[in-house]
Amino acid sequence: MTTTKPRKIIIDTDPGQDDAVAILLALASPEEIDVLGIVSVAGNVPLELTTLNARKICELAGKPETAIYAGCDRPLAHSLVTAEHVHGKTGLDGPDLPEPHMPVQDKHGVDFIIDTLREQPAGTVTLCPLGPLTNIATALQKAPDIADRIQEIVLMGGAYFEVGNITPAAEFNIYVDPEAAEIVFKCGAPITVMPLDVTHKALVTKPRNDAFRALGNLAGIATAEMTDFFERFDKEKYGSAGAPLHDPCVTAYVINPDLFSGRHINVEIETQSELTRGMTVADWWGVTDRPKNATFMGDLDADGFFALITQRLARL
Ligand SMILES: [Ca+2]
Repeated sequence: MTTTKPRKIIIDTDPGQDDAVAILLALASPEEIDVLGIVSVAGNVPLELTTLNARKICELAGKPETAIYAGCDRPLAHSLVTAEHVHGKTGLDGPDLPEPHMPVQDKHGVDFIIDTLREQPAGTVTLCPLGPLTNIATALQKAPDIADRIQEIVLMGGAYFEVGNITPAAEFNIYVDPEAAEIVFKCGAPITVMPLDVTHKALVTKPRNDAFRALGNLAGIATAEMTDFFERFDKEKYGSAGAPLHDPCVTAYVINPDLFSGRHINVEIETQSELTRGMTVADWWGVTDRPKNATFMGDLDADGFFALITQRLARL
């Protein structure tokens, strides 16, 4: 029997099939995770769709009481880059999910993040960004006092050995809003990063996808259909054994950090160069004396990760 309290988190997201699985995993894990709210951001698809998709996912999980807030509809300094080529026109192509009934909260997502961090005891709220970092950076700009109150920021983004997936140098989430990423990486809060180096090892192979489908419940079948959908893209692109399940690495880490290993290092964001904009310059080998600001993950126990997701989806 566990006596530790669940960790309070805010999920900041641009669903996205892999965001969907990350959210389902969190909502299915109340012993470890208390989802205070979900904030949408423009990313894989425009804000209107990411907000709609977040609602569909919560209803799929049977959790329509989850508070959903709409956040920023464009990056801080540049126009939005989307990824319909990966996620489909809706951002959630694959399963046929019903139109949701649950509401979107009136408050702006950025204000929800600020107010929650100010209202909850300092050091008790973890931010889980699964998309571009626009909302988190805007909150930090608007209310610099919240930086000291964040327990941890666990984010999916960046790459080092795996370089880029949207340009040869940059991972999508950081590339879409590098100015926001720079603000977040310099904010001083503890940061844990799930880069492509980890997520490209979290591959949905056929047996793993069959296990989702075999659960037989709506969440299991929808997850299998979602990963089927984005597998066609990844197989063509990387020739890999299955699609990488990027974003669930974040919520899996909150549940069981022992599944992941990495290094506490300095990570800087390239915002100037045309060629390498959005690159996460990770000092993996410790060749500079720049201050360490992030735990940059490099590996995971993939079998343990998929066993966790399958076990939790079975509950929904
Ligand atoms: Ca995402």
